[in-house]
Amino acid sequence: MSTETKPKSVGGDSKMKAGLIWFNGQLVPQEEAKVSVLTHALHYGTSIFEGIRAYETPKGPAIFRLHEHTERLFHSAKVMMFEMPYTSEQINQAIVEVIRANGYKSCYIRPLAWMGANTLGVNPLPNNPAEVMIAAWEWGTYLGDEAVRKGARLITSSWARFPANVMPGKAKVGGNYVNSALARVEAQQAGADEALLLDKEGFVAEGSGENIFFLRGNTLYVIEHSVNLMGITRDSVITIARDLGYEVREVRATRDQLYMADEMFMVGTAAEVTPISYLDHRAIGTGKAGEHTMKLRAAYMDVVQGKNPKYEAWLTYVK
Ligand code: PPE
Repeated sequence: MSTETKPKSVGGDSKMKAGLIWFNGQLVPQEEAKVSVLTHALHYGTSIFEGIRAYETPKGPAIFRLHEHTERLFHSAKVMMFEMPYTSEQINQAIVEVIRANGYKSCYIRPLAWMGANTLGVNPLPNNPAEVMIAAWEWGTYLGDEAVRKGARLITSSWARFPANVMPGKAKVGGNYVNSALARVEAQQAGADEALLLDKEGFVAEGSGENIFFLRGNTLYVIEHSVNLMGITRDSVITIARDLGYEVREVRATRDQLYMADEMFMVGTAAEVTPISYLDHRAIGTGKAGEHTMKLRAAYMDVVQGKNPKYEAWLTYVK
């Protein structure tokens, strides 16, 4: 596909342009990938999804940690008792096809499986096999370029992250994101870039779409797995940081511990590594993007862009 016809980047308020979408096994133009208004997932949030990035590398586009993302998609399906009509190999192949068909050098990839229109009423099972689509589009920085340069401003949300016996927070379920959307809208209405969500006991859980790290001295702390998503970027950054010689500790932390941190940052597929400058109107450290944070961000960006052969196993090339 020529660069002129290539779908343009999306995000923020601009209309989504995803070009060719893999829709229940076929590549179709975005306008033709349509569902019924009686779709179960539209009524009840019964969908599961992934967010994956592919980056331009010296050897062509490469998908970052594709197998881990697909594995999490199938784990989410298991939690929701979705019957997936495709194997993980077929999904991996379809993701590669979408990138190739749209001619992307780098993109954000969104596989989505949902309960369709065979049954309404809260229980979708057993007559509603999952439908599947994979869309991809060009997506720049998640919280804006300025947030990456100067650090993002966070506020603690009045919405708590749901407890483990309320929603399956380790599964990437569409309905879970009502909580994230409420928190994100609240933060942005208050003039902040992003929300920090606490768990019901008041301990730090995660951002609306990111995991949280902070630093004191040379020790890097990461929020332990409790009610947060087991982020793949979180795992990657822990590995990279340890390889760079940082001591990394998984902790339960309170918001005032974050106020006292020297540096703080958020990680996620979309957010990559984004520095935090302010939390609840308090400067974190100097109130600028932290030095260690930016060193870790640069190391992460090198890895995803295929500039560090040590992590080659994390890349799936789109040939
Ligand atoms: N917590 C939440 C709640 C979350 O949604 C994400 C990803 C993470 C942590 C980080 O996970 P990982 O991507 O595996 O490192 N959020 C996705 C959705 C963003 C969106 O706005 O949509 C993402 O980054 O793709």
